[in-house]
Amino acid sequence: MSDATSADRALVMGILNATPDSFSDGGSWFHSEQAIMKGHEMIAEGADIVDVGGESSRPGAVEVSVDEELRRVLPVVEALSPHVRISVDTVKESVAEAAVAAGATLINDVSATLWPVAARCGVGWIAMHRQGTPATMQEDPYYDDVVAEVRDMLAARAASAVEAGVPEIWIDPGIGFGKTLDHNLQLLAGLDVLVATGHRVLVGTSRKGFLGALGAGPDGVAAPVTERLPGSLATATWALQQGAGMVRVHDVAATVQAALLVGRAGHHGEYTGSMLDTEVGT
Ligand code: HH2
Repeated sequence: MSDATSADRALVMGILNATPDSFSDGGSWFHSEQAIMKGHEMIAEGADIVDVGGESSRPGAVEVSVDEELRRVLPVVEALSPHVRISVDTVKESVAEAAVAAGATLINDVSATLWPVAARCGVGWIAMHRQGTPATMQEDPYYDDVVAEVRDMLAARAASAVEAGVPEIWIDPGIGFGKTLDHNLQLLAGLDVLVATGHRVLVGTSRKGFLGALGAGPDGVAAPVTERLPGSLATATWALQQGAGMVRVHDVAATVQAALLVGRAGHHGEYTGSMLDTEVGT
């Protein structure tokens, strides 16, 4: 299992959607055996945490029942948790509790409401910001000051979690959750404001729609999900440079490499001499 306090780089969380309808990989890892195989692949690629989800939160996604979510998630958590740290991506209290009993040690909560469960179970908690629910969130998102509003909401939830005794807290701006392209870019530009709260920051941009729009070719057609790796890596690298402690990604191997490069470059501190003085090869 990876050392979560590795000084070389920030953490990489691999996305494992055991769902038929996730926006980028829906259906690929729907059956438990396929999901478990994919999880082992991510472990081999260097994932520090594997984030197991059984309900899509993409815009317009439909809710699944507790029983169905448990059926999707639990076998995967049980099989992978002896090998890697597992987070469970859920907004349901009962699913979070069952996943923790099956071996998960982190609750990835896009509703930012489950801190009492994390406190009761003695596990970590990720509070993600969203405006609205998946059914409606992209209809007409509005903020006066998106960075300040997201920071204030997350700081308030994190304060409640501290008070409740949650042992490990992460905050996440919720890229794409009730946000326009411009809101997403403002949040990435203002990540230092979240970092300044003193809480650990997680960022998830991987393959998201705004990267498709930004990566449109000369014909103006948005880059499809399969062609969003450059944007995913660029934004993950940006987030890590701004001080995020973890990125949530589909492409683990490539992101681990990017995170290592950011970590190593960061360790060099300030530039002090001419490149001619170094022994850098070509
Ligand atoms: N994004 C998604 C789901 N869960 N959790 C956190 N903490 N941060 C995120 O940005 C985040 C998240 C959406 O992406 P994905 O899991 O790939 O798709 P889907 O929700 O369709 O399963």
